Amino acid sequence: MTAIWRSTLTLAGAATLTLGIAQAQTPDLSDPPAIEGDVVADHGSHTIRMGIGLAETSPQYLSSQYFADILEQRTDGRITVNIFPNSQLGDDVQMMEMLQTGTLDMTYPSTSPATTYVPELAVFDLPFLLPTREAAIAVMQSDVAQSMLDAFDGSGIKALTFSENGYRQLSNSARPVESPEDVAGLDVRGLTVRTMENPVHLSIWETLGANPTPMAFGELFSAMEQGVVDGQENPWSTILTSNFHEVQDYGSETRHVYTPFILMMSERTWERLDPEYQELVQEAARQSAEYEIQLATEYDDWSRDQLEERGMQITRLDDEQIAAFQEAVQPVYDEWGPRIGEDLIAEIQAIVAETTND
Ligand code: TK8
Repeated sequence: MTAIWRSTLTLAGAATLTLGIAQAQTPDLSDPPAIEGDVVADHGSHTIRMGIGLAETSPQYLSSQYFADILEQRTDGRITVNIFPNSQLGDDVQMMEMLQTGTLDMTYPSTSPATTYVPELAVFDLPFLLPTREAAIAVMQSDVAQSMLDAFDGSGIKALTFSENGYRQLSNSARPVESPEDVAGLDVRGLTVRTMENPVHLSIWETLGANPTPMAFGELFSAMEQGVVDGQENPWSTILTSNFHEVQDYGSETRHVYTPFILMMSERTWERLDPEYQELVQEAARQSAEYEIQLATEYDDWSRDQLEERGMQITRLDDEQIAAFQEAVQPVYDEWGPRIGEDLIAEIQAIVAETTND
């Protein structure tokens, strides 16, 4: 089966699969761009195992399938990528460690748990730093962002490219939230909110008066189902494709953080590849990241509306309500600005300003 047919069947398969279960869990998505370029010279065969956290219907999976198709087609089948979704091989932290030991070839974590390798990535965890997708893309494509990818060199991880996890939204099973006071609870306890394993996210939710609980993504659904946590925060497409709406009644369009993904390869795997294969992998990573951002964009509002159709009470916040959250989390900048680096933050803010001034 040619690669392109397989990815089409994957797309159709994903849509059909979910149509059978409920309504379609994929919007009317753009097809992947046609795979161009000649077949590269034969530098041997490689089977790459790739573990990711999200479901087969997610932009993360669909773009990874496109990445696999490019490599398969441009090497005439000599490089194949087997993708293991749904955190089945482990969570972000575990799979990055597996890259270091060489027991896994690729993974696709959020930047937030990767700050243990490259602390500067924590700039992406600062709340409300990236006001628009355009600004976020400009930052991810900037030289300073590339230097963060380069900073992985020697850690056992080859960081290939950024793409979009997306704007994080709060969901919970306790009450509607439209203000920081609703998070903290005036005459009731603060929400217990699962966070990624990242100190800035812990600080955000502590500052808002919640009880933050760091936890691996793969454990989150059952923790919400059992009431161990009231809520979590992730992009709408993740909430939908991971079926969080089955255990979460309320969503609030906080857009409090824009999180990138990083497509990563084990340095051991990378070093086994001929330079011409390495060049192809880097090009395929760039092309698949571009497609992933396209899919994430098409998924975003559509997922929110799907969640609403499936019974989730979605609270949209107006500028004044967002401003109240921005003001409430200002102490996070006071605490983390000096630790992340004021110069780095200023450099990112300058890139943001250039896009919003256009
Ligand atoms: C998936 C994670 C997830 C992230 C989280 O591997 O942990 O909440 O947003 O998408 O990277």
